[in-house]
Amino acid sequence: MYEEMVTARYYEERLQEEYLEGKQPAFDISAGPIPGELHLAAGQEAAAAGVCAHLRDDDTVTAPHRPHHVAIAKGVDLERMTAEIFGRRTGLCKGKGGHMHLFDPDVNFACSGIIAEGCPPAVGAAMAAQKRGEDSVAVAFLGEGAVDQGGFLESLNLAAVQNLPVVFVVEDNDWAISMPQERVTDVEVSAQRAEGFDMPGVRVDHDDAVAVYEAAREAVGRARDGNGPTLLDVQVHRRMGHFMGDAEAYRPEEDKEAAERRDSIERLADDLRDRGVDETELDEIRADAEARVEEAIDWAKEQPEPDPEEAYEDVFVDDATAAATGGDD
Ligand SMILES: Cc1ncc(C[n+]2csc(CCOP(=O)(O)OP(=O)(O)O)c2C)c(N)n1
Ligand SMILES: [Mg+2]
Repeated sequence: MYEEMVTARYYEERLQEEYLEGKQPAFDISAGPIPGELHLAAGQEAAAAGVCAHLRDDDTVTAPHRPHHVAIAKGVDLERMTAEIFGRRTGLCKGKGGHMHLFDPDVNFACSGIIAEGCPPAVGAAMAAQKRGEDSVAVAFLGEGAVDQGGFLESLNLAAVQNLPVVFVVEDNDWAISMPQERVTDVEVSAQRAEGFDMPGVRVDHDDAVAVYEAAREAVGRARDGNGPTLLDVQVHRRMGHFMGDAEAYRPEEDKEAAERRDSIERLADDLRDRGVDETELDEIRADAEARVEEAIDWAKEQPEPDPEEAYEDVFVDDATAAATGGDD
């Protein structure tokens, strides 16, 4: 878990550097080697590492617009993921998806920029596993800002009534862009939502990877054993702006400082030291993670960009279909 968490953190630090290249001084969002928006998950690594530690390749994971830590913990191919983020042809989606749309069928991973969008497909994957008599499970990650969406609430209901092997993981970082949770709902913590669907709702506080691991062991085990869904609600902290370039004018300084202080990676490192892991071992894990990230970024940057015509490939309606059906759009 520590290895995955430091990999994700370092990966995002490097993406941040690459992203800013060419975008200054006026912050041109379309310029530079990573065009478009970039949402970083620094401070949220514990949720992904603690849950995905219990998952196999054939388990399904869906993630939201802040997906890198989850993708890394699920074992998504780091090189092809990086190529995708850099818009290259050998990327997971041939460079057409970008950082919010990473799909890796080898490890059943998908993510989407649409809030709560991952919930119904996770329920679908769980339903498919149940009907096939397989013991794979599905996990939907979402932000606390997504818990008022119909897609999430309907997914909880269907998962509960059909006893599906699915775990919903809310990463509660307090903010939905500039909106704190208490301004949009009277429910204090998202775990309470589970009560309305008669499923277990478990809250894990303090950015604590080990506590997430323990709660997820039970939730994933429950799903795998055919005992139905669970809602896990994990407290994390957003160390960065909502996306790169967010000046966070809405955010009190003390809130930013609190996020800085509550670093789940430092917390886990202290935990490991207490359990007798020595400093050299932690240093080695960090060095290996950094080398792996550098390799993936070097590889991605050498990859070709797609030809503009490739934008017309892999679409639902191509020229031939349009001609056959008499449509021209
Ligand atoms: C259906 C939908 N509505 C609105 C948006 C715009 N939007 C993008 S991120 C975001 C906030 C998400 O907050 P949260 O779910 O807490 O995730 P976080 O960004 O904190 O990780 C919103 C409203 C969207 N992408 N999809
Ligand atoms: Mg949030």
